Amino acid sequence: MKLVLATHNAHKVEELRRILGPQLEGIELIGYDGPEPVEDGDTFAENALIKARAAALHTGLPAIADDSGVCVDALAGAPGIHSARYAGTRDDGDNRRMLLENLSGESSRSAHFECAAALVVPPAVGSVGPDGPPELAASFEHVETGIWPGTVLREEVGTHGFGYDPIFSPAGYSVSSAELSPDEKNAISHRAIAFERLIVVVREQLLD
Ligand code: ITT
Repeated sequence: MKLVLATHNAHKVEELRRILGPQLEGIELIGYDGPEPVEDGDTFAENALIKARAAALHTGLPAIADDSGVCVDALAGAPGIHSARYAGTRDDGDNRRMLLENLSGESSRSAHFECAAALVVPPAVGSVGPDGPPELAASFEHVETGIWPGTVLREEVGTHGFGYDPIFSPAGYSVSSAELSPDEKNAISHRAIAFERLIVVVREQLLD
């Protein structure tokens, strides 16, 4: 059974393959290089569904997607769903510098990573008639969410991971998430929590 992973972020692909590992047995996870939809949802869940729907519509195959980011309490949840382009570009270094700058002088540094993991199963081929709606009439949609609490550090530390990892310290740890090994991060992260839950639903829908 083929399953499309609807992301253009190579770091997410790498983490997801490691997180799901043996749970992908019987599933061929394939990449997606089709059109990127406009992510104009108000929540991580809405944007994950927008991405998964677009890939399912384009390929005719079941698709999963990840929408994620870091939410800082002292900034009313920013950068949140705007994490990938917080500084106006997709440059992770610029995004981290902007967050550190916006938090300079702020003693309250609590934050969390959030990940919404979506599955969209398209209708069986031929089930939408010629007069049917032009948009995808999905036969099944499901979203799971994972939260990873922690604090924003005052400077970058560590070389693993991506995005905000060098300035995020998970609750209960005295290191940044960029100092955790990939296996350590992938055992406890927001992405691990969301996709460990979603893969159960994926297997029920596609393999049972
Ligand atoms: P796709 O939409 O193609 O999946 P994207 O990178 O644009 O890729 P998002 O819109 O979900 O994805 O933005 C996620 C951003 O949030 C990402 O670029 C990082 O800046 C940040 N982020 C998400 N998960 C992270 C993690 O595990 N560690 C560090 N930063 C993370």
